[in-house]
Amino acid sequence: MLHQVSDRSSGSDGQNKASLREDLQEFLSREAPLHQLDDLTKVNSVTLETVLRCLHARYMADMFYTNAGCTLVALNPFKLVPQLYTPELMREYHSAPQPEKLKPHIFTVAEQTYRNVKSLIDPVNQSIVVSGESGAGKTWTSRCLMKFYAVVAAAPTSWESPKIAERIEQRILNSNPVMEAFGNACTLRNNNSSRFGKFIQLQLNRAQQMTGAAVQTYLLEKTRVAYQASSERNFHIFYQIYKGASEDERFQWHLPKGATFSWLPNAERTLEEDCFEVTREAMMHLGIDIPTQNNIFKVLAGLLHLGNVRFADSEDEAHPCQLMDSAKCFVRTSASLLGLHEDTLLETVQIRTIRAGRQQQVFRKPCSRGECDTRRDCLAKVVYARLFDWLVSVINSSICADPDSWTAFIGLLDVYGFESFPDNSLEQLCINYANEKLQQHFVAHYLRAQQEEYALEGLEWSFVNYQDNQTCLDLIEGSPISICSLLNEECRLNRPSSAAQLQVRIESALADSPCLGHNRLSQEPSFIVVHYAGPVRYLTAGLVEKNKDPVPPELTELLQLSHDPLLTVLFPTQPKEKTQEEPSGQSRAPVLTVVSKFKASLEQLLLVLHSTTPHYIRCIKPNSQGQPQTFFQEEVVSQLEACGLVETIHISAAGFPIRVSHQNFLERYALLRRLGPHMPSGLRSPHATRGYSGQLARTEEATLQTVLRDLLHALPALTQVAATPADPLHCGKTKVFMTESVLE
Ligand code: AOV
Ligand code: MG
Repeated sequence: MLHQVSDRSSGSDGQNKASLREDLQEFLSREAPLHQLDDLTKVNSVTLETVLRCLHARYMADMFYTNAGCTLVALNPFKLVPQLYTPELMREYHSAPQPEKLKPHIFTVAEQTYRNVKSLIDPVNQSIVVSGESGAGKTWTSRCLMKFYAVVAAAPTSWESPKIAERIEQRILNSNPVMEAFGNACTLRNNNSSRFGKFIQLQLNRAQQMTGAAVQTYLLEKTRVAYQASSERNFHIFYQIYKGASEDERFQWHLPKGATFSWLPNAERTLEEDCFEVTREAMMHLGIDIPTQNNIFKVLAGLLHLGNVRFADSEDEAHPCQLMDSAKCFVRTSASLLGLHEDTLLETVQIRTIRAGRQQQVFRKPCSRGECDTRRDCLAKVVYARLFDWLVSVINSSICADPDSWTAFIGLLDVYGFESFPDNSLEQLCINYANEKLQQHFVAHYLRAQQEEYALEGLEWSFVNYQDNQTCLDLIEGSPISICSLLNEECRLNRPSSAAQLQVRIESALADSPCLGHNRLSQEPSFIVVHYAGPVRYLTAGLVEKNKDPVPPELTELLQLSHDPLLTVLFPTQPKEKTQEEPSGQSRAPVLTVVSKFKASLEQLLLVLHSTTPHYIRCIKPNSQGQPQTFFQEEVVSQLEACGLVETIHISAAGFPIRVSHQNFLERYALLRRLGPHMPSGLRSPHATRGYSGQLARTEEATLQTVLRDLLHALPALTQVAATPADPLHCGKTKVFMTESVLE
């Protein structure tokens, strides 16, 4: 390379510069082939385009993991790559003296995290945040991370240790299929989409062995039990029961072959997630015995039958809604499976009781057809949500270690990714709000890591000017006024308000926020939030009601009457409360809305995350068809934007995105020799480029400093533009840092 350059050393300045540019470009392009670059921050220079080219090249070469500074980018292979996840490979990363020198892998992150636990620098607790859009591979990745720890952090086997299936690591792994069966569903984006957020703490003892785990879940999308968008499905467990029950069980649960249920759409599709046996087996290992399992499945079959209960409008003003004749059998079966009395079930769905006055007199009001439908759906949602929470608590009691037996934890976070559909509602607002919070956490962490690198290299630089997404968070959750506070206020006032009124209230109260957009094209009342990942339009219709999430007390009371053993546990009869004697409206606890509960749980999560050393894995979906070897640039770009990678690039561009090792710097800029009169004196010295090996000797360091200084002075003449005003080039302890414009 240097040889070639010195061959062509004559000519005028202009020609010199042109050929210099060509040579530089050639030099840059002759660096390692793109797919061999395993760190995106080593791509010169870090721009969206180069990052994309590098990821593309790697994907095609079956290299699914790439470092991006302090994060790891994971591309979804959409094909099985078993050799990437073998226990042998796990042990290889675990025993490597420097795992970061091996190929980028989630195991590198896992191992570094594991080693950090031992570090003497606080905090000892660690967390791995896995993010990315729906279907990008978060759940898959967190499952693999759990498997990694089950291998490397397992307590050694001894003659007294229990059978493999009962070992704690195995129980922890078994929590996955159970939680996924009950909390995941097939959506337009992902056949196995998580409909809840999950934070699992893997508990480690002093010897760094896994002694247990604790799971925390966030906001299950329970509306799915009673409503599935077209082409989507209900939670997997319903299909597993429906397809996997034995003859005998079909009979007991009233699920004859070929029966159709309106809450079981797209049952004809076969998914690998439909395997009932896997769920039952895992439940067994978690200590949920067969009778309890059968009880759960019986109740779920009861919900399926409830979903077929249909009402019709009637002429009779006293009873504006009547049960359809064809639905009678479903009420009967549902009631019998749920351990309820048939008439009581029907009556509770059809008739509202209102308590009023000082004496709390009871009035009964027949419901309209729409109200009956809502109450039926509400019944199913409340049963399913309580069942899910109960399962999580059972799992926790099965896997959680005794507090004295662990000293540190590794937390794995797998939440639903940023979502934007043509119509978005409260579910998306909560999901995107959570992602907004995590993005803020990430940016703060990333900035800190950048600052640390500069500090290590002895550079002074501060990203004081960098704008984070606080303005958007203020719009969503800030005080005194935000979208959350306005929704809560509407719930508190309990006034009837139309979707259009709500839009006006939000738009006028929050008009000052730069993150509130207006959608004048939309027919339906809505507002737009400009998230860090892009604008999302939220419909205002139904927002307040969803936020209130009212469960009529009659429905809970009905379920308390059930003689089904499981429902008795899920809906215990409370001791008669004092409230009966208290005049209504006073000393009642404030109603907790969905957003205020969600906000509190997110704050709790962030407190935990802040108390740990975070590690980030960004999952990317190379195409939306789930095809292997298919890389759609536009889709990847939008995700790089959505998961904040572009932000990260911008952050690094705000500093000195170009980092060149001393050796490379000297080699590369020796080209400038040809510039003769403008040539910085340091570069004329042959030993600045030849015979260079590794660490700079003191004299060489002095040479490098001189070269840099000379180069700085020569820049205006070399580039015909004024040198970049402040600090365009910095010499760190091992690298030279510069801005894009200087490289240009
Ligand atoms: P998600 O968790 O990120 O979406 P998943 O982890 O469920 O996405 O991944 C979606 C699908 O991609 C999986 O079911 C696998 O088929 C495939 N997949 C992902 N990672 C791998 C891998 N490393 N190797 C092979 N196949 C993989 V959501 O939960 O919808 O946001 O709410
Ligand atoms: Mg998932």
